[in-house]
Amino acid sequence: MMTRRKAIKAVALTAGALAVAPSFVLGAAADSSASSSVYPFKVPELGYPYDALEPYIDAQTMQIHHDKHNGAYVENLNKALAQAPESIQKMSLEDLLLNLDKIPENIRTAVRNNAGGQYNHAFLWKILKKNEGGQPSGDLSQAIDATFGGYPAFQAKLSETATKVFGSGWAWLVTDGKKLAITTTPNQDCPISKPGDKETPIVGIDVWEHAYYLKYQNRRAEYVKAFWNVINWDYAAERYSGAAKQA
Ligand code: MN3
Repeated sequence: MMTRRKAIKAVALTAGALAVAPSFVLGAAADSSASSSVYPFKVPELGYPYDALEPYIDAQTMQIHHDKHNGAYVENLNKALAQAPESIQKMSLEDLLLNLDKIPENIRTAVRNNAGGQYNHAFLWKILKKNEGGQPSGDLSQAIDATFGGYPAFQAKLSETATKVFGSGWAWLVTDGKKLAITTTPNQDCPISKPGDKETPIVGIDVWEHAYYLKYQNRRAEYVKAFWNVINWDYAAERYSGAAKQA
């Protein structure tokens, strides 16, 4: 039986099919606005003021992170794709990341790093919202309880994972549409690019120093602790139910 991921690749490789993003064929992903966008890419709207996450994440960090870091990923992604064949230029952000092995070798690393940077940050801006101590609810809450033995145990495990990422990278709560899992990626690698069933991010903690250094300096564990106050659980629940529908 074809896995869904292989089916996506098969569609993507059919001559002429590249112009139609498989994510459209299969039904729009929950965050289709960012992941289905195409070259030339733009920095996604933050959607709230830079100081909206104070005091947990400071305004200056948000401004530099969004405008400069996300801005550089977009600039470098567009620069790499400018020299790519039209068939590659027409691929959505998600399709680029699902088909890195099909990207010409001379731009593959640039696409992996910068398309990953764009996807991860477009997701990050949406998963951030001051939650006033709120917690997940509904199906997502039940799945967290069933998988990790309750919210505190889940928090402890994701926090520990995020704190221990060596160097720059991300800690994630992901789903393949059925199960939840905690995982990490180095650099700007995106969970959806991993081999096997597609892992959709539900929560992501950016542990690059640029995400916290101005306020927390070397104290990553303190930043990770504060991060629990700025998770948009409504958006996480949307991602979870969207992934379950596609699986
Ligand atoms: Mn970042």
